[in-house]
Amino acid sequence: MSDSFYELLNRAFVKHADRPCLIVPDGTCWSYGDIGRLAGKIAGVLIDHGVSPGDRVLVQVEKSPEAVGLYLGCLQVGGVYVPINSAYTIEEVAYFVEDAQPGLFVCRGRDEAALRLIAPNLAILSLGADGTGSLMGFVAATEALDEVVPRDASDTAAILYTSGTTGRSKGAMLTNDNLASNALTLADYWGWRDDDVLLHALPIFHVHGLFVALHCAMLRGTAMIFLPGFDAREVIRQLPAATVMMGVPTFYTRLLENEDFSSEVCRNMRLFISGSAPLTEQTFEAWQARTGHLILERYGMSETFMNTSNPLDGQRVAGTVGFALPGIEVRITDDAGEVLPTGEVGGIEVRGPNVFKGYWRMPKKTAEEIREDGFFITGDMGVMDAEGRVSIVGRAKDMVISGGYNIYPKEVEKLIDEMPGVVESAVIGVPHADFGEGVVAVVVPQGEEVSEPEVRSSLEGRLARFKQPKIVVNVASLPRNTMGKVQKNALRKQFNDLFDSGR
Ligand code: MLC
Ligand code: AMP
Repeated sequence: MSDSFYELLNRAFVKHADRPCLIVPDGTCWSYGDIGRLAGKIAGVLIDHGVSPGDRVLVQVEKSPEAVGLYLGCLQVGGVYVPINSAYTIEEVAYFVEDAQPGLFVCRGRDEAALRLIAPNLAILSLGADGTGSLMGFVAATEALDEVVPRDASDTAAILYTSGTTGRSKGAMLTNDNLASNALTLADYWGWRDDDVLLHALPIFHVHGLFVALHCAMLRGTAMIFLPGFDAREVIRQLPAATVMMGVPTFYTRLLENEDFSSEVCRNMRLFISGSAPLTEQTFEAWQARTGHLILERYGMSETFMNTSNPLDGQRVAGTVGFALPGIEVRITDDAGEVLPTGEVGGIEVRGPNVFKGYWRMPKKTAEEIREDGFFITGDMGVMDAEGRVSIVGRAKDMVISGGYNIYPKEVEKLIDEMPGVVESAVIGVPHADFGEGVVAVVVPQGEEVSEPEVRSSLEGRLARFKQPKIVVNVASLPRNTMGKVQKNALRKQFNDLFDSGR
């Protein structure tokens, strides 16, 4: 018996073939049978294009039912699905092509020509009908593959790139067992029901939208209202037909800002889930006051899927991320890895079937971050109370989370430092009402001040827009400690109110 995660999904597709799976805004509905068939056909196309088990399929496409079919088809043939953010520039994509060494790249038609220039020998298909090698064009003429290519539980099913503190992205290898164990646990823990309707407005190149949301729904054969992205008005229009929503905190703050958003809109909702970034107590309380619902906050990451969650039935406490999920161990340690007494702040470490098997082609990095006893060092700082409830209090890693996207300062600083007229820079995240944290570049100029437009134009085309500084400030020098390290805490404190100060 194969341990391919797709076996599990496929069973649900067959069992629930007549039920709606993806409902898109124009009302088109893909049933589970349709989605299974689409996956089978795409699996056939992938095989025809030389994809063998273990081959990486690098994907940069817009969100669509076809993109879901591509993910599933890739699982079915035992390929390794490697999705990347649709906002990445060609220069950023070149790194992933180089590092992932894909057997096939599936892109948007508009990017095909540029990709052929940076990777002339790479097999490339465009997902839609707008490229020269259109995957959906091949689908029309391809027999669906019926079988699921056998895989072992420990075989890699997907690689998710997560930026590194050195500025070089690391590919987290996620196995069939990682996918299956977390999906089954979450569907159970959150009481997923056959008649749930999930409002899906997240992107599908990250853990949250791709795995957590899709898998819970698909395992139970429940319907999804499948939106191309988050638009508060559209979400408000669709919410009355939904029972569950997953989102990053920005979804919740943006909905609260909207006057049309009321408890009436949420009349059929049973569960709002938040994660990927800290949900403030203020948002939690405002949400309760407006809708009567307590948002359920959970905590996870690319390397581990979901680790902890507030309970479905017990008390959901604002500002906490709840308890270790069943089968998963969480501990709080000091720098040496010694477990700290209850109530003390330390590094959060995680062990369980959810923990990835390592970083792609980075054994040294893997050994640094997974301890010999199997605990993964998350880089998040937290505290656990006597009942086992975890709160995240900070990050040991130098990272900004903006609207649920991670931005690694080093990557931005490197490019700013290359600008003429810049001595050095420090990139930090400070409170931002919409994105939680907003990116700020603190620049030391050589002579004249370096302006925001100058920084923007030098980053244009090189760095995704969401990573670019929203504000640039000039300073005479950066604060350093006695070891010469830039004191980012001091900068964060100094510029804490930058986005609130009317700029
Ligand atoms: C967009 N922009 C952002 C941004 N998103 N800037 C900073 N942070 C962000 N998150 C910028 C764009 O570059 C653009 O800038 C401008 O904002 C408008 O772009 P947009 O595309 O219209 O933005 P919008 O649709 O409003 O997107 C905002 C958002 C989106 C919050 C809806 O960012 C989003 O869907 N975030 C979810 C991320 C997510 O899924 N995270 C899960 C990671 S998994 P300009 O300059 O071009 O005008 C994970 C593990 C776990 O963390 O536990 O789940
Ligand atoms: P990623 O690498 O994109 O998977 O992002 C994972 C990181 O998001 C974690 O290491 C945390 O820092 C952060 N994160 C996820 N969920 C939460 C949460 N509920 N509260 C605070 N931070 C979170």
